[in-house]
Amino acid sequence: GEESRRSVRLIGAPTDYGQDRRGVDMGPSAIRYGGLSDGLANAGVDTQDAGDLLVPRAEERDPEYRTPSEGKARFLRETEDVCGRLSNEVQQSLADGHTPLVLGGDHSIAIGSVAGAAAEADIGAIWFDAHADLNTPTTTPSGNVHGMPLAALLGVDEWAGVDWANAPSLSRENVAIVGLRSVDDDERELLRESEISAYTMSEIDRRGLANVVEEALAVAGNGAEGYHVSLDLDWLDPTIAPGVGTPVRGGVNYREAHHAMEQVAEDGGLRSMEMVEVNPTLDQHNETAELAVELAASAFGKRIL
Ligand code: NNH
Ligand code: MN
Ligand code: MN
Ligand code: MN
Repeated sequence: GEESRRSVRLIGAPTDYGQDRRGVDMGPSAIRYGGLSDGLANAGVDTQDAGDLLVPRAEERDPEYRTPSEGKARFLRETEDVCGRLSNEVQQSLADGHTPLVLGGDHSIAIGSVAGAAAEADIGAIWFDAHADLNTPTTTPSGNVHGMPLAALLGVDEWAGVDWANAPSLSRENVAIVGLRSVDDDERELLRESEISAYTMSEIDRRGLANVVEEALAVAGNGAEGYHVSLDLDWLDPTIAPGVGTPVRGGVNYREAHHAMEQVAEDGGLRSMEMVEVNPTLDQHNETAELAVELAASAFGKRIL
């Protein structure tokens, strides 16, 4: 029979609640202007654009709010609101037969996208990031929720008693973090004692990214009904992705990143994806957004021959 084409639904989540550098709320526009729909067409997928969620300006809001455990998490109520709506959109996309591709916004939105992807299935996740995003409102050094989404999705320490973020969408044995080079003390302790598969840049140096990604794909997909790919653009080396709020030197290079996404395409288990932390106000000529476009095309199966 004829192979059915994959259909992708774009969902913009233009938040900048989750971190200190303003401007990441312009990420969805920058990625669209970077040529996303053409890039995906070149990859041979049909694309429809659901537009952006409406996100109130931070200026209209009060960031201060204490969790039940007295933890700090700036703009937590606003994050709950956006993530709840995003989760519904992602769930609806899947129900309609489309693969959701969420455009951030800062990484706090992953709490919504993964919750939506996990609502009707047991899924894994691959977290391509310089950071572990395993803080909680209690352990966070910054109060920024973009450093916490993976902990929320795993229900780590019951995420400081915040019930909406505390219905685990992922289990540790199906989560792989790839590209680590900036990890906080409490995150390190958690990674040492847990089943989460964590791959540092040093391990990537030693084993090669292709081998590490192959293992990460096996971890995320093992016994699961597909997996979510969360692509934080600070995963990449800042020389090729300068437009991010928290760059860390020593990230993956251009070809490595493409090859990793090509492995995702070839594996076939991709259920949903997001690209986050693109900040055009910190970028050079929109190159980080354009790189995100190219990586999405590779992840969705763009072929050279
Ligand atoms: N770990 C730090 C924090 O929790 C920085 C997190 N920054 C990120 N995460 N960009 O991907 O505040
Ligand atoms: Mn589930
Ligand atoms: Mn990061
Ligand atoms: Mn992140």
